[in-house]
Amino acid sequence: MSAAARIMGIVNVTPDSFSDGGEFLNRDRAIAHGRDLAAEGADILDIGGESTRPGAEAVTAEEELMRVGPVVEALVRDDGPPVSIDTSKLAVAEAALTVGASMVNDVSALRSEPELAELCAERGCEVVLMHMLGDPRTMQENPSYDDVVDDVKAFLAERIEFAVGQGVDEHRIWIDPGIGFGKTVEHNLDLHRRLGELADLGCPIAFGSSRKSFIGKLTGTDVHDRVGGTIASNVIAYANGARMLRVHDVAPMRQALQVADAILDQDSAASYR
Ligand code: HH2
Repeated sequence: MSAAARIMGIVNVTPDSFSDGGEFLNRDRAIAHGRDLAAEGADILDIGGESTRPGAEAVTAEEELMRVGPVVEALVRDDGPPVSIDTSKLAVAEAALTVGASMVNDVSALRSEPELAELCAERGCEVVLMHMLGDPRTMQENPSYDDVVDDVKAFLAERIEFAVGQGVDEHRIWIDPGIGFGKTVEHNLDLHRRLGELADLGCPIAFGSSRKSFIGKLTGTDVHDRVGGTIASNVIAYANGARMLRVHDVAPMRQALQVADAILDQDSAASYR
């Protein structure tokens, strides 16, 4: 049985990511980590060289590329799971796609460098458009919405329209509510509960809640001790329609998804009887 959602394993080649900053800045360690996640069952590896945690400092394209370039290249060469580049920068995405990445995961939803849309159209890659209120420096300063789900949905509808207008194939677009990106705990919970409303937009839903601070606020746990909360969040998101789950801890997510899938999907569970 294969699960109906892809598991995206996170490889952060950064000194300052909120949960694993500095752990994999060394390129050999980052590559080894990507291989470990592939062995644990990741369906795709998401490689990022710039932290987007609240208050994070921006990095130049040169610096970002120096961090991620060799890691993307090595993991593509492995012939393992496909590789996604987590960037908002045209130059970084272009270099990664050129050496074989097949997805651009842009937390700015093509707003940072709008020419990135044309590049994605030209290369025919998949694109993740994520919602964020403001930018990483300011997004957690008193975020507010009329209705968080309606507002996120309207934003994503506009971003899909932009991308398609620039030539991106609508079948290659993923949408993501951007858990933790300019959201209170209650906003994040509402987005879990009402995730299914985003399905009206016609694109598959990606979801990224792994180890995020709302889990810490709900449970009082440190960032390295949030696997249980991460699994609960992602299983609910999956049940509510998410079809790509971006996580640090691939093996427990894979196991949780196999069980969730057997419960939720009668047809695939039948193969076990
Ligand atoms: N979250 C982070 C980074 N990229 N991409 C998508 N599509 N969805 C997300 O929710 C998302 C994302 C933040 O998590 P992480 O990469 O672990 O931390 P940092 O940005 O500090 O490197």
